[in-house]
Amino acid sequence: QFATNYASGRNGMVHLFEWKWDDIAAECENFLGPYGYAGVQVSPVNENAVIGARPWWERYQPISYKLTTRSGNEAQFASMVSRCNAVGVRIYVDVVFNHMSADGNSYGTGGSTADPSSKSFPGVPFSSLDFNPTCAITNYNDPTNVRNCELVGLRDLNQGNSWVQDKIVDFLNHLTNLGVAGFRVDAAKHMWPGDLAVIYGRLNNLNTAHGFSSGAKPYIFQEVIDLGGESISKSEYTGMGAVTEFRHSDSIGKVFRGKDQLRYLTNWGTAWGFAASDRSLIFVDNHDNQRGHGAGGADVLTYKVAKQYKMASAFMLAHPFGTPRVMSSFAFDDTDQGPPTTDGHNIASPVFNSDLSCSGGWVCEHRWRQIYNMVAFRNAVGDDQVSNWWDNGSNQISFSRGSRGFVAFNNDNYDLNSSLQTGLPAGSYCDVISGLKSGSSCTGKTIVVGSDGRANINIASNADDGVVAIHVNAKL
Ligand code: QV4
Ligand code: CA
Repeated sequence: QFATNYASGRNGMVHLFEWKWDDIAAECENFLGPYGYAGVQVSPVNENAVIGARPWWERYQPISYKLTTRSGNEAQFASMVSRCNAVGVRIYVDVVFNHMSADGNSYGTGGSTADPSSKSFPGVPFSSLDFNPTCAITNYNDPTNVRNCELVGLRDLNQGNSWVQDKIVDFLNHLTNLGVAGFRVDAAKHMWPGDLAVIYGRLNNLNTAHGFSSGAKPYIFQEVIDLGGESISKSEYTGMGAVTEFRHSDSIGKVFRGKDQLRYLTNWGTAWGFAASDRSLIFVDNHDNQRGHGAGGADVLTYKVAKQYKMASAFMLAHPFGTPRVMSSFAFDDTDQGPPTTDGHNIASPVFNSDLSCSGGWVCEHRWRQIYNMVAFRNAVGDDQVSNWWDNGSNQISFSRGSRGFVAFNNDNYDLNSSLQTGLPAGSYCDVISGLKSGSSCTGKTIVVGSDGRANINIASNADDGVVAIHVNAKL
């Protein structure tokens, strides 16, 4: 359950955080498909508790497994999955089954009611027999406390209970039947690996009517925050699926904030303490740590630090390590604030500008040229490995992906101005960071590769982006 199930020639998924299903369907057709994205992680699909000012995190408080949320209903969800699959873009659902809602949060987005104080969730149904005894998570060095007690008061399901297993398996298999390609398993660290193995073992193969090969299994990436120093390790989970590699987020943030040198990126991968490449779902930031939730930290880069964010994202997408996920945010100041709405409740659709960017409260990092063009770079270089590594001994680096792509970064406070080996065939190439190839011209910098494969690379220390990238599909 490590294979991503991406359509061939595509790579890179985007988390369209809090988007509505109809908007995602249109985005697959209008943007993600044409620009080469391989998949979308969607916000939780199942009914959640309606909470006061409609914080984003209400979606992590399940009331039932009915598929009605602020993003849309089951018919809209099913239609989105079909429309995205039809254009080669796979859907991955954020599934929340460690727990149900916390005390006081008893009315659901699908009209179901619950009584969390007595652990009664008739919409499933679950009763108090299906939950662990009430206790609070207080000690991350005690696996039993972490897995059998309540995360911030969220009623903790017992995944060892066969009725609970049945309901979870039914929920996941229903989604698979609708055509999804895999799951992000929320709060996996808070569930016993043995219980998860039983649940995963009962999952149906992907639905061949949606273009999946027969026998394909859902891609599973488990949310296990392991930065070291706790008793639960990601290695307890990597035998069953991938894990969200938070060390990648932490390390890449430190590097591009200048707290670590770019030259050290030469051995980027497991040498940095990351899980194996095919077990690592990697990202610069996620919906929690961009706002200080979960393993938040001051070093996490977000859209608010745009230059460094674009450089880190370009590096993540240029480097072969891991399965990258691009974050697509709504703008926020308050860390509890929910997505843009039309009336305080209904989610507003993004507004698209002529330069492809978004407005209406949506950031749409996935529509930033420097990011979507690096998804195209990743698709262009395929499996070619890192070669022609160069660094200046501090924060200027470059490397090629075989003879198909070349990228250079300058995070020093002086200019990069060097003749570098690109590994590419001779010719003129469009730098896809500063511009777009349009016919035989480039709207940004043109980089000329000589017959010896070398090119003069200039990146001023005060450049907008601090990175240049060329690849075989951007040859002029
Ligand atoms: C409050 C008090 C508690 C009290 C409780 C009693 O703080 O002390 O026990 O009331 O009723 C929200 C509020 C939180 C509130 C809780 C219950 O922020 O203050 O507790 O609801 O009503 C998201 C948010 C949480 C949010 C939760 C549920 O981040 O703030 O809690 O949704 O709405 C660890 C885990 C990791 C987790 C990470 C955040 O190991 O698994 O913390 N990450 C995932 C998701 C994340 C989500 C959850 C797990 C829970 O990525 O988005 O939490 O599903 O690192
Ligand atoms: Ca638990």
